[in-house]
Amino acid sequence: MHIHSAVDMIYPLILSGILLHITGVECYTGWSNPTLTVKTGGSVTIPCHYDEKYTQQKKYWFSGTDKSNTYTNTTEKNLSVMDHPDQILFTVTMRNLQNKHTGNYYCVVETGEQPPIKTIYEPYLKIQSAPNVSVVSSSVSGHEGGDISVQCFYSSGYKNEVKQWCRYKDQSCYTVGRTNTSQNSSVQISDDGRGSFTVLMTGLRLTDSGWYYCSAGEALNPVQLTVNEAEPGTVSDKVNETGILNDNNETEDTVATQNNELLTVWLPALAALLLLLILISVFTWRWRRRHSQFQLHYISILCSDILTFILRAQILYIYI
Ligand SMILES: *[C@@H]1O[C@H](CO)[C@@H](O)[C@H](O)[C@H]1NC(C)=O
Ligand SMILES: *[C@@H]1O[C@H](CO)[C@@H](O)[C@H](O)[C@H]1NC(C)=O
Ligand SMILES: *[C@@H]1O[C@H](CO)[C@@H](O)[C@H](O)[C@H]1NC(C)=O
Ligand SMILES: *[C@@H]1O[C@H](CO)[C@@H](O)[C@H](O)[C@H]1NC(C)=O
Ligand SMILES: *[C@@H]1O[C@H](CO)[C@@H](O)[C@H](O)[C@H]1NC(C)=O
Ligand SMILES: *[C@@H]1O[C@H](CO)[C@@H](O)[C@H](O)[C@H]1NC(C)=O
Ligand SMILES: CC(=O)N[C@H]1CO[C@H](CO)[C@@H](O)[C@@H]1O
Repeated sequence: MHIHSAVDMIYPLILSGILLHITGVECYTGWSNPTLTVKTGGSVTIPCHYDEKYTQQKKYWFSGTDKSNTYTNTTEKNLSVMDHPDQILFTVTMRNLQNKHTGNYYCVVETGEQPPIKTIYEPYLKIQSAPNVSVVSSSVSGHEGGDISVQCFYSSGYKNEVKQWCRYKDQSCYTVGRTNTSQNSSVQISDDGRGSFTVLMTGLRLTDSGWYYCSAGEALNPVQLTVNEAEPGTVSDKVNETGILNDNNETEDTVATQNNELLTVWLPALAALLLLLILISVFTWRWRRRHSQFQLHYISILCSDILTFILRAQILYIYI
């Protein structure tokens, strides 16, 4: 199935060897590959972001453990590698992971230039009894203008490690306990100190869609975020209520609002006016007939009439 030359196999290894060597020299203290810890028998999906100029080029997933490569748009039982040129990335899904799958992996692009291949991502996969960093669901979705929250669990050994929520695309991160103007208030991240931290993203925008990861120390877990377009009449209206209406097109919603206004405000007001007129005419009629005798008595009746009217009008208003 995986027919390839020895050069193909060896290239990513040489490249990563050089890379490791260089980084080993440049930053001696604690640089390591991103580590994805996966539960035995579990599965994982990994995004490999490539440069836009490689959209048309061939890409593959190289396994350091069995020295095989799998080109994009391959679907096997336990492995699928799918290109998503619209998102400028390909995804690798591995299922039924076992201990023997522990090792280094490489996302590789055949550049069509010099050097002929380029390793764009090289995660280390560790299959173990329980993951060190995990999420309940590696795929979350929200609506434009809405919120999402993601809870990331970490094992006890990571209690004092740096915890982050990062975006793959530009490697921008939000860090627990760092409230700093360079961090955005639309993302809040808080650690309970007892094994999980929660990321809250508010005021979602369509451009927030994409791949993120939770990390504690070197261990990380990918999460895909999908932001759907706001449904008309719900979230977008909320957004526009706070802002300036930049569209004087009278939509069905505004018409409906006006109908509602007619029912709740103008109808009771009209009824109130009518009732008041009736009351006044009744009062004047009574006044003229028995002006002298029961003046005080009628004034009190009138008062109670007005009171019941007000109560009724209120009930009517609430009912509508
Ligand atoms: C792989 O699939 C994607 C989307 O289905 C498509 O755009 C792309 O051209 C395919 N790539 C290859 C090499 O077939
Ligand atoms: C998929 O993984 C399971 C469990 O490791 C294994 O038994 C099976 O042979 C694998 N299937 C393929 C097609 O590799
Ligand atoms: C990572 O998880 C493994 C397996 O559960 C555990 O043995 C190890 O101690 C964990 N590492 C840390 C730093 O917590
Ligand atoms: C904000 O955080 C960045 C790194 O995240 C750091 O370089 C910078 O010094 C911080 N600024 C302040 C004012 O704390
Ligand atoms: C914060 O996010 C908003 C919307 O996502 C963006 O417009 C703004 O530039 C960001 N600010 C910083 C400092 O990143
Ligand atoms: C007004 O809005 C409706 C539906 O929202 C749309 O079909 C119509 O094209 C709009 N008209 C203008 C002039 O924008
Ligand atoms: C009717 C209206 O003003 N719609 C606007 C609501 O806000 C979104 C973005 O905030 C605009 O794209 C709509 O045109």
